[in-house]
Amino acid sequence: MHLTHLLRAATAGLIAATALTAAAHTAEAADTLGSAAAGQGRYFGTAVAASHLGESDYAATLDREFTSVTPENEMKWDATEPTRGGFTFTAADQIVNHAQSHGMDVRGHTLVWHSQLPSWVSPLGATDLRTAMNSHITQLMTHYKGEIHSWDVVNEAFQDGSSGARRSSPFQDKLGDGFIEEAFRTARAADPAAKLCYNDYNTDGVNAKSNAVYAMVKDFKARGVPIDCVGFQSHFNSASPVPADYQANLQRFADLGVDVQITELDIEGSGTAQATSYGNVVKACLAVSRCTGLTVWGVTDKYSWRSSGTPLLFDGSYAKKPAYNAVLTALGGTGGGTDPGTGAACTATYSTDAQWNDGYNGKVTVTAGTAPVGAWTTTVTLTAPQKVTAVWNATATWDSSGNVMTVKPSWNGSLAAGASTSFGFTVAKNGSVAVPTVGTCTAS
Ligand code: G2I
Repeated sequence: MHLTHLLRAATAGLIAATALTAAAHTAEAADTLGSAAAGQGRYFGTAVAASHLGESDYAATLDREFTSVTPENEMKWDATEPTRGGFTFTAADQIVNHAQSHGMDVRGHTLVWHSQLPSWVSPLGATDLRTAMNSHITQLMTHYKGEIHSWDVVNEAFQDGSSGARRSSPFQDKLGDGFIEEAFRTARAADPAAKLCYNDYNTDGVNAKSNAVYAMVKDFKARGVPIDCVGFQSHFNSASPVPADYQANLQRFADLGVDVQITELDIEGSGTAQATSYGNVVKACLAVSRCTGLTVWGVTDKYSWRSSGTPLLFDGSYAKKPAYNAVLTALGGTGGGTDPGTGAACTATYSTDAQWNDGYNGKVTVTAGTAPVGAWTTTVTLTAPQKVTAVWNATATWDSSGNVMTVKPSWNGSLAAGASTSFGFTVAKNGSVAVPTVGTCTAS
């Protein structure tokens, strides 16, 4: 953990001054995202736009809650080198200075990307392009040497879909597959202290695209190409929900010997469903010891790149959403209220049991709180076109959409204080890899 975080955490009363070394795993009263994450040995970051820093509510929320910032656009190639060799760091410096003066670390985003390239780059021939790429990396990383904890060296270099192929870009088309390796080698030389990351989207679960990135990272590690981490952007919505194998996918990359980071998290939606998905993402990261931190892609819904999808933790008035509470609670913080998947008298938690090509068995464990429970009720929400084909150890009724089942006990309503029971159900995936969400558990 960065020293400034330790100091922040210490001044927040999180840890005793004599126990700094234990800070990473001390989870005492922590009532902000950053302090709660620090208690788990992680950073909690957000994307930031320099143009909003002058808005007092924006800055106050940023400064109170987060321990890492990623410039949303200000470090991209079009922003930093709009003309060849003409570097401008004004907006990016503004963010870095703000972060440093408030004890926050900075993620660098991004050095080599096919998008937001200034128009002078694409027409270059191979030799010139190679020189320009290496110069761009070196100039940026030198300007911020020692000030960036992790850099997205290469962003989004693989195609979507089943091919696992590289995406067409000036770099790919003119320099070939080796451009990624060259970018990482140049980056290591420029700032040896920065973690060097490959960053992409739709690689959050196990699929053809993540398999291709996995193969590249494995090859890099085998050949000693410098790579330290893989960023999982994690832009989710109903068409692209948090995958069932999210944690497993993070873990398989970590097992290659790289850190993993959640780099651009946002989840469209609202209320309990959004909160539960956010909580699940945080829990997945915490379950992977090499998942070193999470970044959400913006502070407030009103400035999100997907603002109509209200995908962030604070609404347009900077009020904390249920998703905020879910994240804080999942991080072990206090003040986030009860987990959205739980109630005061009983809690209900979901896990996936057996899985096969077109289906899986879900399991929900219901646990009584500190008092005995005579009967309980909870809900399980599926994402269409998934369908439940069987339920056991419970009785289920369905809402009009057919996606939400209300579940009550069959024989297993009565629970002693702290005791658990479980029910199960079989789901036909019908092509969707979505994970069910469990609603509040109420007891009588
Ligand atoms: O698209 C979401 C993210 C996917 N992964 C890479 C990220 O870098 C990317 O971020 C978004 C920013 O959140 C947007 O703010 O990247 C977009 C561009 O690809 C950004 O949008 C651009 C607009 O397209 C421009 O018109 C605008 O001038 O933001 C610029 C600055 O506000």
